[in-house]
Amino acid sequence: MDHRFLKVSWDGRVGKIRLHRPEVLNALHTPLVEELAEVLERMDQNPEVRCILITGGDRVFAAGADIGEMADADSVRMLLSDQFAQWERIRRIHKPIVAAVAGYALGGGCELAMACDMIVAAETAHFGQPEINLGVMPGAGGTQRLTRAVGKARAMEMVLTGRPISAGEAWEAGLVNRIVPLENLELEAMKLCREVAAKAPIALRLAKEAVLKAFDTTIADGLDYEQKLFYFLFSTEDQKEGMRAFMEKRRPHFRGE
Ligand code: CO8
Repeated sequence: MDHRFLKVSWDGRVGKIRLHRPEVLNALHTPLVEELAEVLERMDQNPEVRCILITGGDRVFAAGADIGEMADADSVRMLLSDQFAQWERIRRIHKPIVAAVAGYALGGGCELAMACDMIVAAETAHFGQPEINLGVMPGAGGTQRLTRAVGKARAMEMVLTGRPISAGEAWEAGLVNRIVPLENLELEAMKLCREVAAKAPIALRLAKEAVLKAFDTTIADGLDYEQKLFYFLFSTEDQKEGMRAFMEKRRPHFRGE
């Protein structure tokens, strides 16, 4: 299938998506986000894909939502266009998603990276929520996911000043998993993806769900939820295979059943 704003490829069990709208620094206009949601859903349904990598260009991951698309909009048009429905589709992807970020991840670009499950950052990466400079505020998770990731003090400063943080600051703040030299970005991100992709798919799915649950529940409810998912995994073939392989001192072969 042809893609207009993405480059899509496969590397073993890893589905790779590259944002590709370089003339506007990968600005996330509606058609791009729609295409991204579609590709992600297709990969989510494809049993061959076990982990997904989203990346951008060397100079920019994504410079945010498309300002040109929004500049003349009014509230009613924004409401009726319901662009966040596409972001909701992205939020509902079950498979692990790794973002590999080089250069700018601003506004919606930062929000997209944060909607992923892990972030590998190049030394050149900058994360920011500059919407305040445009007279608006983050709209796709920038006040919620950022605050949960880096805490109130840093999130407040980033959202109220619009000033981006460097890869080093993002790592110190717990926003990114690791920082690597730009030339190793894809290699290192793929290494992480492959490591994840080798695990049992249903366990990955439920483990992701349980970790995300921690953000919107009490500890007691979260622990109950975790236990139920844990019990559930004992009805999978992969649990039998994983534990048998350990006992037999061999590598497990997970089939997603
Ligand atoms: N939207 C549209 N076009 C953009 C965007 C953008 N976000 N960012 C850059 N471009 C375009 C520029 O207009 C320029 O086009 P042209 O060549 O035709 O003039 C081209 O990309 C290159 O950009 P610059 O010349 O500005 O490149 P620089 O290297 O000088 O600067 C920056 C790079 C610092 C990244 C700069 O482009 C910039 O500040 N961009 C805007 C960043 C920003 O404010 N992002 C937030 C946008 S709002 C948002 O993300 C809200 C998300 C809410 C959810 C959305 C769902 C509706």
